[in-house]
Amino acid sequence: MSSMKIGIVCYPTVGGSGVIATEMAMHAARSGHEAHLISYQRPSRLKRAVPGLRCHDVQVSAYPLFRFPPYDLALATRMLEVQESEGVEIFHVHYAIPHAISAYLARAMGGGDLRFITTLHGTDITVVGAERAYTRPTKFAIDQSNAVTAVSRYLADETMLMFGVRKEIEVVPNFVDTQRFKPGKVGRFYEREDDERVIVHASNFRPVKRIADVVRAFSLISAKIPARLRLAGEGPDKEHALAVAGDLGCADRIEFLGNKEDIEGVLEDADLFLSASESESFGLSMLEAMSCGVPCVSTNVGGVSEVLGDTGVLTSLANPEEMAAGALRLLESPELHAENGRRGRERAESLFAQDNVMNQYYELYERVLKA
Ligand code: GMT
Repeated sequence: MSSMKIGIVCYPTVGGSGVIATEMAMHAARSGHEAHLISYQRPSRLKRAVPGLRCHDVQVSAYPLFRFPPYDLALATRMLEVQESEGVEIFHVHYAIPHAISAYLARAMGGGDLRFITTLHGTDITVVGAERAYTRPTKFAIDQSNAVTAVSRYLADETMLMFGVRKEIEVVPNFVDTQRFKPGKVGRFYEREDDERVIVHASNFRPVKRIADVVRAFSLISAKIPARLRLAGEGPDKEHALAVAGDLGCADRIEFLGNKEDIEGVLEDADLFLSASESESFGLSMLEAMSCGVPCVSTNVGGVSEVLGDTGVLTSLANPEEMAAGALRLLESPELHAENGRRGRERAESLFAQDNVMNQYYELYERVLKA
């Protein structure tokens, strides 16, 4: 494979799409390609300089007349500048709105030879794309992309259904660095001296995550066995989670960790991962937990079953009782727990290892460049 100059556009936040985009840029640079990350600030996942990877900030004018500064225009200009100054051959934009529209505009402004791939992540389709103001631009951007990928079969099907697009949407799943996210040294509850089970949830605490259901399920679990809940992340529903925990009398067994830089350290120490989302196109934190050999209990929504397969436990939505029962089944049986953790790790390694998935993207880049 020859070396490519790749532009990657993403949101720089701790959300899964920004994490995946940043990991892709780092992988591309380590693999001998030249990677250019374009965003409004340095992505949070990028901790240190990586040779071969450069960040390009997008500056948005704060002109007083602008009630809503036009980020999409500034991004389009930046993409074109980076193409012209760095010779970027292909752009990969993560999250349709507005990134794919900016790419289209950059292409039009630059005379038409800019090629871009759009990766759909989930809420760009199911939430933002469903809003009347954004439906037509989303459909348009998909049609104008040189190739489109979705992170799960569920999301690809949902996109075709919602937008009636005829364009092929390839499924390329999210990935995990299985060397970084690996089973910890401390061991699971049945290998430790203490018998307190550590349950982890990691998210952006948005309403879609139904964080109160995580707390309710935990309250039921901790009424049966000694347990502690660690909540990693930040977001609007944190106060609500605290209030629910207070009402249920389990607040003293819940730790709020905030946004953790070393989330792998938190996952390595966990005995179980809980997710109560009402919508999840993929569920990247669950994959990271699986890779650490941590069994997951999750609502069976969106693309979650494609990630978990037959590892862990899938439950119905808005049903903390069922979630607690599933968690207790795993936590009260060392054999079942070990078996699920082992199979989760194997699944992460065989289907979602970073090198394998990245090779699918590199092949796609080459196909688009040759077309
Ligand atoms: O909605 C979020 O939680 C953030 C969003 C994002 O932009 O990071 O997450 C979506 O993309 C992730 C990475 O592909 C997926 O793992 C999440 O499942 C997806 N979120 C939803 O579908 C709700």
